[in-house]
Amino acid sequence: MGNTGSLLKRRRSWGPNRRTGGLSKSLRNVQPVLLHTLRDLVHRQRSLRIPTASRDDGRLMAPPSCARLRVSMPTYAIGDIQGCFRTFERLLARIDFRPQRDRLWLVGDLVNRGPRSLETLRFLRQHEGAIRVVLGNHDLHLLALAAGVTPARKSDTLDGILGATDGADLVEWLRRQPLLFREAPYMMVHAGLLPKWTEDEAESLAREAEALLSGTRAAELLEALRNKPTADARTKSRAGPRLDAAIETIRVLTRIRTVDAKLRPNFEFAGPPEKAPPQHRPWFDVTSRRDPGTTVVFGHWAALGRLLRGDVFALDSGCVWGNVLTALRLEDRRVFEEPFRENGDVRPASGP
Ligand SMILES: [Mn+2]
Repeated sequence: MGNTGSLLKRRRSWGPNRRTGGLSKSLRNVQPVLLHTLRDLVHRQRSLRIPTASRDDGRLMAPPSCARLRVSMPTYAIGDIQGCFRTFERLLARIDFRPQRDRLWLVGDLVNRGPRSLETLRFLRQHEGAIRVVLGNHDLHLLALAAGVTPARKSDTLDGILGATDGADLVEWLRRQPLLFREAPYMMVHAGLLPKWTEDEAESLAREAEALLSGTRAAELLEALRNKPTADARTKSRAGPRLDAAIETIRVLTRIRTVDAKLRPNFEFAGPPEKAPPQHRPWFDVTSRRDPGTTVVFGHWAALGRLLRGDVFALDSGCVWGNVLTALRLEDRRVFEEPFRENGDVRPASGP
């Protein structure tokens, strides 16, 4: 601890500093993380990158805080929750989830159809530092409802959020979440990607759509998303090219399942791949421009179910339809699953 002591002395010698003493506190916070990381390293032989204090204009920058330690943390990718919060909670207990140690990647469709969308969003917001989410079609439907640009559907279970005192805050939080999350060698989206997209193209298209969604034209975009896609994607709408491009991007990222012989997405078919219309194939079974080393993590396709192979991890195992909620630990690809159980029921009120 000799170095630490001298570093503290040097910090004090610079004069008044509100952060004096912060180093020892952050070291205390860091200790359990480091212990965990060492165990992690032994098991996974992952690289460890800890930012070191560096000089900037001759002044020593603030010591790295716990949050800025880039260490390999157990990461669980989890399928479509759709408001099945009790099931989600039990899945988290099963994996012994600890927000200061683990990370959760959620493939979207966080809300709707299930009974506890409000509790789900509150939990995600409370633990946002440990969680990465991407938006799904049901999440966008909630945004559209909250913006007043779409009518409610019979199967919606979103009144709890819309009527809650913190509902507007939760909706705003949701509106700022991404459509695509990329952390090599993974890319996470709700539904899928167009085969013609490179990863960089997919990411920049997603960033552009996210900028519109979190900006002042969000309501206009959400309303335009309701319109049925035209057969010819090049058909111009009155919304203008920027909004049209974002609409196409969002439809693909949040709704795609199959593509036709000309690689155009089919947004209607939701059945299992073997029942797809003639000439239609899953979007991920077509030669694509993606890096072969990349694994796309996604949900949305309950009829496909869980599919784990090198290039794709499909995680919608139909929880809200009475099946199971899946968590996949990315480091060792171990699968954890929790049977649907809400309100004491083992089956939901209605089928798909
Ligand atoms: Mn979906």
